[in-house]
Amino acid sequence: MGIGFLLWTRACFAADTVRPSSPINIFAPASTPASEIYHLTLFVFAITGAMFVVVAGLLCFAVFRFRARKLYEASEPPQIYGSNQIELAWTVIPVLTVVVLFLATARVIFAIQDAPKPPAALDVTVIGHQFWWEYRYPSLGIVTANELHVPLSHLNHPTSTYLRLTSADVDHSFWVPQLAGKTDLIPNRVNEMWIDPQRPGLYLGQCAQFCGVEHAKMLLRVYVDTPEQFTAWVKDQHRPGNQDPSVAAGRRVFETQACMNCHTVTGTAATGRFGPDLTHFMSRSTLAAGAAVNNAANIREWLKSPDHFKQGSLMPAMQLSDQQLDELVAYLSTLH
Ligand code: HEC
Ligand SMILES: [Cu+2]
Repeated sequence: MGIGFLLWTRACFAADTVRPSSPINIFAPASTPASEIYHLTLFVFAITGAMFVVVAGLLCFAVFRFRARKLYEASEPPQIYGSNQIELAWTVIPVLTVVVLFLATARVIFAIQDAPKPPAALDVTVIGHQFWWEYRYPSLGIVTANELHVPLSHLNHPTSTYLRLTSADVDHSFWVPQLAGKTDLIPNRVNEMWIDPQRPGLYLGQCAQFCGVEHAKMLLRVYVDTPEQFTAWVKDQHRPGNQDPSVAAGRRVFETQACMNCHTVTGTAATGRFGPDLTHFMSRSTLAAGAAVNNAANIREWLKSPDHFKQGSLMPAMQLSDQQLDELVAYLSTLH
């Protein structure tokens, strides 16, 4: 058993997979919707916890107080049939409790849904794919994947981010618990949510709706940038794809193999939309929606056999030669 457990932990923490730098945590809210939900959670815990203590306490008391004292007690205890007071109490108290919990929940739902949109809000369209995330910033003309960058928001000068969520295939769910509750991404429908993160940093999440074999590796990474970081990131995203002549061989492989049918690199003939936009691939610290660290060795392994990191991902293994792999890695590594 001990060895089995060791093997299991080894498998979970294989060296080339990404370990989260911050845990996925619902108890450390960093944005208004998340903190509203957090306070509701505490309230519900307090009420249900108090009920548990009272009911379990009465049960223990009854078990102890009315236990059989002699091994063979001659008579049964007195039998009571029907009690209006007790029946009223166990009907009215639970009904009141449910009403209170319902009202408290409804208040939080409407407070989040009806919050006025601040004029400085940023719009981002999120499109769920099996098994990665596409992000489009219509007002900034940016298309990217898997790692979402949003600006920091101040309570008295909010620069919230409004997400419009939809799906290219099946249902997914966007869940970054430190920023907001879950919102589903459903084909042919647009759902909305907003976040106003108040602390810069990286926030982790996870697709929260089972969407296929690699659902577990459809990870979310949201970078909350200071205004300077965000401006710099936007500026970088506006540069066209790299045309460095030293990697022309790799670019040729990219444009002559099927890569360009599924991936976009702006400034080249590649305009595919089935897979992630690769124009600024190297600006991401992970590849394949958080499945592996983005470095040359892992990119090579990914191109050779995507199954190595994500069994069942929708990117095919392309049967490339060692030389083509090296050239492609050299080319992709210039896409900053
Ligand atoms: C049939 C469509 C298809 C073809 C052809 C294809 N890919 Fe992909 N690619 C995908 C999909 C889908 C993903 C996302 C996989 C995931 O994360 O689950 C992906 C992911 C990637 C990633 C990781 C992107 C990121 O942001 O994490 C790279 C790099 C990549 N592909 C490069 C290539 C190269 C180079 C080729 C050509 C040799 C190629 N792909 C061919 C569909 C394709
Ligand atoms: Cu999903």
